[in-house]
Amino acid sequence: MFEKVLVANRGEIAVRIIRACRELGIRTVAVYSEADRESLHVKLADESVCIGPPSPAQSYLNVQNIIAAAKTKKADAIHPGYGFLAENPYFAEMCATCGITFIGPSSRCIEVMGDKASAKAEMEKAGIPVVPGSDGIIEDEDQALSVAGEIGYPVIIKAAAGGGGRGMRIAQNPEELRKSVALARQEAKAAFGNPQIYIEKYIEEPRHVEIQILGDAYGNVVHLYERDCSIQRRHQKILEEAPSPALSPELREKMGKDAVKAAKLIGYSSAGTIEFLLDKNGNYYFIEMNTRIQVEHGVTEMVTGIDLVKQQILIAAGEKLEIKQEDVKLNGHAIECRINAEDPMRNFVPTPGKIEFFHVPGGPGIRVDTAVYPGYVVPPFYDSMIAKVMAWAPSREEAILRMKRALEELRIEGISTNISFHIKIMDNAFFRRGEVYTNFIQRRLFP
Ligand code: MV4
Repeated sequence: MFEKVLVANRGEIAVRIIRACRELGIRTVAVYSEADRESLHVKLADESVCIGPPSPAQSYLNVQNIIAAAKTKKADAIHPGYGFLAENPYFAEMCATCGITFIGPSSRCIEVMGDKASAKAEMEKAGIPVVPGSDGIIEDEDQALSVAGEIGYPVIIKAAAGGGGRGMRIAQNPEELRKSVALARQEAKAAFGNPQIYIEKYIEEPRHVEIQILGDAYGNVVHLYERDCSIQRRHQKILEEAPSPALSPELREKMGKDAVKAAKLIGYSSAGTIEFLLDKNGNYYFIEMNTRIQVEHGVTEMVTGIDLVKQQILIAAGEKLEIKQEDVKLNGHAIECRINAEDPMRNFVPTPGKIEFFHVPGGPGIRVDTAVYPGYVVPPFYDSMIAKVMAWAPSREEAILRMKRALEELRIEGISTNISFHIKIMDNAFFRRGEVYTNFIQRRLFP
């Protein structure tokens, strides 16, 4: 087992990883930017190293400084968390070259799944349903028009290097498509440094259902069922739940088996997530794979009792997965609300600043993952998520009531947050019936 792990991240996920290491008896090294000197992850880690100025490019994305910090502190492994360097194949490779274990999948898996068009092609080979569309990259307008003519309109243009919904464009007819191809390529080039695009049939009002998997270095793979992440705003998830209210037990088993098949096909070793779109008729389609621990991993932990971060560490250390599929049982229902420092009344602008008062809810079935404390100043340089409130209960109805209770207990003063927005979701009749899909926020909350 590792003696020392460097945590290449900040905020609540850095704290989450430090907690897992502590319980495993592993020492930790925090890295921090000049803006994060007073951060909780720095205070909780055994040691810490400043890796640069506030801007992410110079600190949490600074491969050289992070590797140097790991070498100086004699860390055996690096946990990248999510975001930043978590899905950077060059970073994973660099760790290997320097004799440091990257706590995540192989650089090759990250690379294959990072190109969303090649990921789709791989999955199709394995017999996993994918959204009808172009076989790989679209080169020009004519090819786009011919593919769209075959699959029918509307179609959606996506960036191969995108993912998470960034850089998508919908075309309702050939004229719109003609106008969009060149623009989409330019946008993709500007946003991701790669102009490659692909085309898919546009699925109307899909749900986003993702399967959590764990694979080890010996080809063993299990799935930990699904999360429903259909409530999103501008492709940012704001609420997730497990299990999905939209799946029958049969569909759940089928999607789980497909996710395991997908992970086995690519020789995936670590925690990972296979994302599917689910249409109104119960058809599901692979869209992408995330090769990291995700923000919303906690709801899966609550309904399965499995510590995903510890599993990632054990797997990276070369241990055999001791969990068998038949041991993974779904118990009850869990919901997560992402609490952001933003103002829902001012088009969700970020609201960095000093937290003057902070009260965290507790009681039965509540878990709060946060790196915030009273007097903490939320810096303007990073993501606005400041806490994750999770509620577990035996049923979805009870989990919603419990979440509402916890949100009402949660008090944050000094900055605006989206807490009241989440309370509105808990009270929404459509949400209570489990009817959530694309545009839920626009159609049901801000009609
Ligand atoms: C789609 C889609 C419709 N058709 N793909 C992909 C990443 C995710 N963040 C949003 N994505 C979508 N991909 C096809 N072929 C619609 C969405 C989508 C969405 C999906 C589920 C739940 C909420 C959504 C919000 C916006 C867009």
